[in-house]
Amino acid sequence: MSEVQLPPTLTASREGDIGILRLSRVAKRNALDDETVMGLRRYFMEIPEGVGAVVLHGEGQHFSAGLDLSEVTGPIDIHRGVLHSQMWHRAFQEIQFGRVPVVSVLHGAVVGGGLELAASTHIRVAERSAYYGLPEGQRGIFLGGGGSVRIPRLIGVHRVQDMMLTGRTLSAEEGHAAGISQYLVDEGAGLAKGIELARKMAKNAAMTNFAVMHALPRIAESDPATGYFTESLMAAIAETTPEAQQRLEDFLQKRAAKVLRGS
Ligand code: 1HE
Repeated sequence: MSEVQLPPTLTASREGDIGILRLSRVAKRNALDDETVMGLRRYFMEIPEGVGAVVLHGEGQHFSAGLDLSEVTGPIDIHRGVLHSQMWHRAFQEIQFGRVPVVSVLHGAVVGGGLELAASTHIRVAERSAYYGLPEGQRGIFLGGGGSVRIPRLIGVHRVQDMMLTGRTLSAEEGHAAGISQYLVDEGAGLAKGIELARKMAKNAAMTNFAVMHALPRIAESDPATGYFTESLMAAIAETTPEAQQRLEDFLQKRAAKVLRGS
């Protein structure tokens, strides 16, 4: 059940401490119009207390056909275009740098802005029908939802250039090998896998999830000296929380699970 006001193109539900958000604009293949992008921002800004992770998936045959192309036609106005792109940036920042980790479940077309959206989530589970494309080149436009920053970090500039210059699509298997998805599952198994992973993440200490979402990517992109320093601060903050102290004590008292092969 959603406590947030959402457009009809988004459906929110809850499974215990997991929030589930579904792109629900099947007639337009979950193309992302302004209302939907702003709804995404609102959902991730207002995640209710008690939700520890979110699963994002798409209704119908496709995850998302990307930007609703009908929204970038009309009177030419560069300033409006910049603001439009920045509106997407703010929405996807709420996902990447929000309160809880997010798993996206990908199937069918994951193209253009749909891939940009997926790239802003922390874990990507792909079903075998998933395929990835950046048809901006064919459409005469450019990435605008943060994809030029995030997608090269996943798969490298050279692959993004190939996809955008030649219109090449990557299959689920190719995308997995390239680094888009962390998990590749059979058709129809994605949502269950996404929920399973979200449950694991929701059980982590909140400060560790915070550190992994907010500190780790910044450390990874800083110069090593700044990175080591920031890591030492983050480590000290995390390990001195009461929750960490309790968890460490639980392990030492043999009350916590061991790290076993295959977990
Ligand atoms: C759309 C959109 C859309 C579908 N904007 N209306 N994205 C693209 O260039 C991908 C464009 N879409 C497609 O290639 C195909 O629609 C799909 C492969 C995703 C699905 O094909 P299919 O045969 O299942 O559906 P369809 O018949 O093509 O589309 C159904 C309807 O959705 C149809 O409208 P209708 O009124 O004729 O029923 C389509 O026009 C509509 N539709 N995709 C608007 N994208 C922040 S910058 C990001 C830049 C980008 O994202 S560029 C990539 C844009």
